[in-house]
Amino acid sequence: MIARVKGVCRAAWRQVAPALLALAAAVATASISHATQNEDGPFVSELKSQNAHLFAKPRTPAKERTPPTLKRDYEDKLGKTEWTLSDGPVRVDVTLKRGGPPDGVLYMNPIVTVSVDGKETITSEGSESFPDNPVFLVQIAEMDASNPHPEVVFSTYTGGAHCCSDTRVLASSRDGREWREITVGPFDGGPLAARDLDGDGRYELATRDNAFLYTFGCYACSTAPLLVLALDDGTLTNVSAKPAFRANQLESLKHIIEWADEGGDRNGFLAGYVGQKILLGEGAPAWQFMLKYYDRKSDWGLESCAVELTKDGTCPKGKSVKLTYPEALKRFLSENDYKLEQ
Ligand SMILES: [Ca+2]
Repeated sequence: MIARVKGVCRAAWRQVAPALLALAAAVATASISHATQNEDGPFVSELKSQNAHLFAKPRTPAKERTPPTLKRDYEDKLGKTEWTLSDGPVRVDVTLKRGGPPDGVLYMNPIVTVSVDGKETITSEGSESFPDNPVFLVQIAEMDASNPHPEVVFSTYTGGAHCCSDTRVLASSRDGREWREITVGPFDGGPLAARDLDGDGRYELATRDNAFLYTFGCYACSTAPLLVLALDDGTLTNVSAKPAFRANQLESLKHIIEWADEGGDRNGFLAGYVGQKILLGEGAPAWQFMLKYYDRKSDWGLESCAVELTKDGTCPKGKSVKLTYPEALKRFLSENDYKLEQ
């Protein structure tokens, strides 16, 4: 699933980044006003009643801790170009690399060096961020119990429309002698911080499942389930459906329901809703709800290819087919490992 996350995070951000941040703020504001315009028509009221049982009992969310964290925000003045973060024998030094055409005098990329007991183990160069204003986050967080050292989470904000954090985890081998870089990938939004969602002492990475964005509706028309990634024995694993994260998934469902709008885009909303309900073990009733309420007139995301795509990712001429929304949604969920029980 991680490989499918599409990050279009390059090129012209140097000029447009400040405007995009302003746009993001405007979208967030619009989202709030959008949410307050809900009317309890049949769609919204049935959605709420279908899920009322999930919220009948008060829930006590796990108490989240914060690991040692170093974060440089967009608004911060670039008063220095070197930072240090330590936890026990693990020390992280952050410097900034000069780069950017044509003269290479701008600070663009943060660089992280990890040391254990004073000995350098690994260096990682982050993605390009804003010129002379790179936005990044570094954490020392225990994500994987299979090795003797906590992991180092390193996330850079690259800018771009609805884009992107670029995140990697630096982790030691089982014997603690060698370190390597594990790619987490690009995700919508700012730097991605590790969180201990279930309060068990091990940190996870959590974000909206970006596969749902733009797939059946516009960005702001799309809802998305909570994607939880854990590091198990050096391998990044999708643990979204594990019972330990049910409270977090319920919280995500609550936000999706709050977003529901009687007159809003249906198909972008319903895709994320069905995905979210699958993670809560209630895919079947959500599917029936989708069948009742999906927009028969929208053709967003319904184009498909009857045969395998060519090497350059296009569909051979004459092989393009148009699916119904339920057909396209079923295929999409299956391709993204959401198991729909019938
Ligand atoms: Ca945890």
